[in-house]
Amino acid sequence: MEIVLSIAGSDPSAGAGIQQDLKTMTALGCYGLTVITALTTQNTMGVQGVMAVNKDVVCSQLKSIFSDIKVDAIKIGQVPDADVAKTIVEAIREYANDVPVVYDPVMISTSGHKLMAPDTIDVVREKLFPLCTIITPNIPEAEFLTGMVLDSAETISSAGKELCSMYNTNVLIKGGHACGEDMTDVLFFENGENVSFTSPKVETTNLHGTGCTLSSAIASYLAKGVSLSEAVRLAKDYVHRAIVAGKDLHIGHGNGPLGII
Ligand code: PXL
Repeated sequence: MEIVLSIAGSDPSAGAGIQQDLKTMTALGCYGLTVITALTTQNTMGVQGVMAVNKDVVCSQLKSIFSDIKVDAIKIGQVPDADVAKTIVEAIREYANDVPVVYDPVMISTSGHKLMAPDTIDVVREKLFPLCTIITPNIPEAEFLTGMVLDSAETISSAGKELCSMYNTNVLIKGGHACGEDMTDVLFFENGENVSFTSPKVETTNLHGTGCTLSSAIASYLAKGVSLSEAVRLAKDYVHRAIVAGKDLHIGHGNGPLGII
């Protein structure tokens, strides 16, 4: 059985974060491991608080796992502060240099709460992105990372290519925040090529944790040994099916989770 490690924050409402990562890995037939980087206080209405886990505790969790278990892929989610970012970088360099890493660079929750302290991004740009197989920013995150306004296929293409060359990694820019009938995500490869994936938008407010689900699914498929573009295609198909399965769920009073399939 393939083993996938999620290094991410906790969401007590379990639609996003490490809880959803574990559900996704399990649904896709992988054995999920979890190193928790932060404790959020949140429900379907929004995030009320964030406490970063002390870097020494993150470090000892990572060492404990890596010294015992062979990991086939890593998914990284919430990186709450610069110390935790440095700790993750050091652990990957020391123990997991040849393991595929999928990083969903979450910065702000949908409800507007900061999930990353401001000083973190410099460490992430300089040290963490270059260690990743793929990063999966949404449009607001890609705009922040490039300083560009992404309002067309051309500007998204320039941003994707720029992020690939700046950070020596592959980049999936997720189009879910754009208006329109369809959702198109574009995968930019380090070699300058790109491929688009389009799926129909589903009418629902149950979309909390979509990014966590996608990145965990990509990591699970990479763990199984499929190519990057095939992993993204299969992961997007899984997310679409989970959204359809959950579209009429009533869990909480706000933005509900995806369905379980
Ligand atoms: O979906 C982004 C995300 C990731 N990780 C945690 C979160 C959120 C959004 O709220 O809480 C822990």
